[in-house]
Amino acid sequence: MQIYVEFGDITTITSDVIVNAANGALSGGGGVDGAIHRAAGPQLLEECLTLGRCAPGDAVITSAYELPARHVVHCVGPVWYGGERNEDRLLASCHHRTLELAAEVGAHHVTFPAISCGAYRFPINRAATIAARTVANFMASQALPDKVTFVCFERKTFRAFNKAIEELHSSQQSP
Ligand code: AR6
Repeated sequence: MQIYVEFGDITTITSDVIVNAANGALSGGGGVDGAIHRAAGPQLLEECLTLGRCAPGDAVITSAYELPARHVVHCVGPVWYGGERNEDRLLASCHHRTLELAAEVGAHHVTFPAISCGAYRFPINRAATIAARTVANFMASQALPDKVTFVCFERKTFRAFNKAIEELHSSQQSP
């Protein structure tokens, strides 16, 4: 199973699908959302604004315009409120829904940022574990995508995702 972690800026990665950590209005914003919209150009926002709202845990797909990708999947992660508002389930759901949309367009390689780990304040180690498990479970049962990369913009996020992937591999190897 090809799951990788890289350090850097997601807008520079060549991939079939780049995933955006969007807000429910799909209206652009700060963080990785701002970077993706700047790199894609104004047509991305024009398309997003035709799509209506997207609920936490869900995702929508658009073209990628000037990005080095075919599509952008905009998924809406949960805001962290302490763990009592279904945050874990919603984080898993937005990763799962993203992969379903990517598979529908025949994507082989999907690149995720650390959804909900910035402005939405999800604890990073917990988010990394949920993201890694959800992606691995999906890939174990579906032909596409066959490669997923997590791109991390900060050292602590990079460490958390590497640890989560290592734990995944060691749990798969144990009898
Ligand atoms: N490449 C990769 N990762 C990045 C980049 C980049 N260029 N820039 C930031 N990150 P956030 P959220 C990391 O806040 O928590 C937006 O305003 C960042 O370091 O972008 O899901 C939306 O419109 C962090 O690890 O997304 C929403 O309102 C991760 O991306 C809200 O923020 C996610 O941080 C979504 O919040």
